[in-house]
Amino acid sequence: QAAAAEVQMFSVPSYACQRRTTLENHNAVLTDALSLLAENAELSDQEGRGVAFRRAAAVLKALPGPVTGLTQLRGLPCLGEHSLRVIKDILENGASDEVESTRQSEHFKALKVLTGIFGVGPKTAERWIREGIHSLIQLRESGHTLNRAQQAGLLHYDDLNRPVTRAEADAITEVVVRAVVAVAPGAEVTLTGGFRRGKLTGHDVDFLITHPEEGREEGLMSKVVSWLRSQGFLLYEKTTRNSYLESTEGPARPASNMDRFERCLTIFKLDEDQRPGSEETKLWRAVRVDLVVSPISQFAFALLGWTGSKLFERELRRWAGHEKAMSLSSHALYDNNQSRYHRATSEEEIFAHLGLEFVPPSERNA
Ligand code: DGT
Ligand code: MG
Repeated sequence: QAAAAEVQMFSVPSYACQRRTTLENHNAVLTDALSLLAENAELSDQEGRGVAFRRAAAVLKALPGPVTGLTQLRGLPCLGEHSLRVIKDILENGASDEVESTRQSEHFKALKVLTGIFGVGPKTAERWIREGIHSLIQLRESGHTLNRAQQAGLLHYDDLNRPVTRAEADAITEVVVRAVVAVAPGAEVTLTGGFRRGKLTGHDVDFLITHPEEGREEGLMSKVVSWLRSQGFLLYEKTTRNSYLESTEGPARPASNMDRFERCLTIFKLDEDQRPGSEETKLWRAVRVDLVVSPISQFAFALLGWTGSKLFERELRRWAGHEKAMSLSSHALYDNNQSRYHRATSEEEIFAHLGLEFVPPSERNA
């Protein structure tokens, strides 16, 4: 009876947006394994499987201590048969054959290498693999015509696959703030994405730009980008009008302003201090930077939507739809029962509309 009492049982709510998930992960071995299977599924056009593994990993990330036995997991949400089998294998044997064989598989490795090129998605990578292209060398030799994004991606491959540090994110923030102040005094820059959640490294740096006077954000993106280009900070840029009609997030569609929501995918040229004793002659590195401009009326939704994590976002939308009959997007929150939009000027208000306890960014690391 004493032994039984020592087994810590865990309990967590079903939706990731009901949980507080910090960066402290007591089950990294298990979550890394499940994340690898999720990644493999996502790269193989099996989105449903990918989400299932991501949800299972997120439940383990939210636990207050390490899992030592399967019995501790009884009653936890989102742990399907497949995920439980992987967890069991790792707890009992130290590793999962499925995970290890996926990790070693030529197909997975090739998908990783090729989708590691900025501008190359899983479909393109799959097509190239079918032609026998598994490496960057084979791709270069294949004579395939690459689009502008892919050319930049290949050119800066090593830099773009090297994690961005917090210090580098801060240096880029200074540049973006300088650009915005130069072209639109009064406009505001907010660091979003993983760095807002407190991550120490990232694959890119994400920014949200707005102006406190509605309408003054119009035309801002092209001015900011022109300034950055003229100062030599951009190695690549492509601005897209993020019209709601084109996006895939759901039916929420504010009556106006949609055409003002702009996004620019860029590659920054960031000056680097030379490492002492380094033989390198290159004094800069390439960094992926995402710029998004939002009108102030949608800022809270954009901030919530661009802070992540991706699973946290997905779970917020699932909660809104399934539990509240609402449609949440990065632009608005629509209440299907009341047939109206809910206004919000802060993330706190959006959580309140959704009937959720506020979760600060540092606890959205699901
Ligand atoms: P990482 O990999 O260190 O950059 O991690 P995150 O969390 O910064 O991930 P990232 O940069 O891919 O995306 C940041 C957040 O932005 C993510 O949680 C969801 C959101 N997001 C990314 N792409 C889109 C998009 O195309 N539309 C909208 N509405 N949101 C997006
Ligand atoms: Mg990011």
